[in-house]
Amino acid sequence: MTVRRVAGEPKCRHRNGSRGLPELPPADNVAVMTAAAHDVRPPPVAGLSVADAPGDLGAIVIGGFDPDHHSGDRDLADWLRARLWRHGVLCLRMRSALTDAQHRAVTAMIGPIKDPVSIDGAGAPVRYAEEKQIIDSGFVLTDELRAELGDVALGGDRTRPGLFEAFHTDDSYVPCPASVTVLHARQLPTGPGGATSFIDMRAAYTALAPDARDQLVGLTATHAYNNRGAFPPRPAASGPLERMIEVSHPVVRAHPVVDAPALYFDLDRAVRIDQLPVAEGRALLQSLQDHAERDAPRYAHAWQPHDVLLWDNASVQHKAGGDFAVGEPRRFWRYMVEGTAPIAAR
Ligand SMILES: O=C(O)CCC(=O)C(=O)O
Ligand SMILES: [Fe+2]
Repeated sequence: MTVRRVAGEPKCRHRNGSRGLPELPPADNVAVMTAAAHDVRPPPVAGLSVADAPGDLGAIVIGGFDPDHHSGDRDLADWLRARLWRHGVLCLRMRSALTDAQHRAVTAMIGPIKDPVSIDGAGAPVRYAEEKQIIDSGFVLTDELRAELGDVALGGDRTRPGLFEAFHTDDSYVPCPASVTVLHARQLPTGPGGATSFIDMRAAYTALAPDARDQLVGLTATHAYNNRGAFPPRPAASGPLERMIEVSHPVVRAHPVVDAPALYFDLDRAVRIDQLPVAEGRALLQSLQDHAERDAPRYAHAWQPHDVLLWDNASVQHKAGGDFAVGEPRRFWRYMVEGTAPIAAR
C-alpha cells in the first residue's frame, strides 16, 4: 500500500492491523472467509426471498427485509456481507421508507458507518462530507443554492451538478476509501430512466490477456479530489476540499476480505500512474476503463420506491443514469461503510 503518509494522518483500518474491522478476518482466516463468501446458502432467517437481478453482473434483490426485526441479526449480517462480497451489488427491497435510524442500522450490518474525514498536507483533518449525505441527483439547483455553492464544482453538468454520470468508484481520493455505499431511495422520477448502472471490475481484470495483466503488476495510481480534468470529457471537482492530500492506490486491488483481484481506479479522481510518464499512464488507465465499460458484466438498477442498494466499491464501478426528465426529483439518502487501505493483488 503506497498511501503517502503525512504526520498526523488519521489511522484507518487496515486488513490485519490492530484496529481491524470486527468483521474482517485475521490473516490466517482469509481462506475460511473466502469459502464463506462463496456460500450460496439461503438466508439464515425465515421470510426473506432472494432473486437474481437482470443483467450479467450477478446482482441480487432481497425481498421481505424488515429493518426492525432483521437489522440486529448477526447471522443475517454475516450472510449479507458474504453475499455482497460475492455479488458486488445487492438490493434490499423495502415495504416503506426507512427512518434515519433504520437506514443507519442496515448500514451497520455491513460495517461501521464511515465518518468522511481525510487530512490536508499539514496533517490537519478535513471533513469532506457529512456522515449522512443527501444525494439530489438530477435536481435542478435553485439560483439560491447555486449562489450558496459559489464556484464549487461537484462534477456533472450545469443543470444537474450533482449527477455522476460517468462510471466511478466512491471515495477513491482518500487513504481508506469506503468499502460499501448504502443508497436509500427517497424520491424517484415519476417517468422512466434514472437507473444506477454497475460494471464488474473483477471480471474486467480477469478478462485481460495474461501479458496485459503482467503489465499492471506493481502499478499504483495517484488520486486527488481535483484531478484537474485529467480525463476529458470528465469534469474535475474543485473547491476548498482540494487541500486534501493525494493518495496512491494499486491499479489491481486485492479484495480486503475475499482477496479477489479487481481493477481499481477512478478517472474522475485519478491523476497519473506513479511508475509511468503522465501521458502514458493516463492512456493506460483510459484504455483499461474503456475495456471495462465495453466488456465487463453489467447491471442497471431500475429503482423502486424505498429500495436500499448496497455496492462493494472494491469490486464494481457505478454511475447515475441521467436519462430522466429534467426537473424530476431523484433523491437518495446515503451512508458509507468504513474501508481499509487498498492493497495490491499478489
Ligand atoms: O445517483 C446515482 O445513481 C448514483 C450516485 C452515486 O454515484 C453515489 O451515491 O455514489
Ligand atoms: Fe458514486
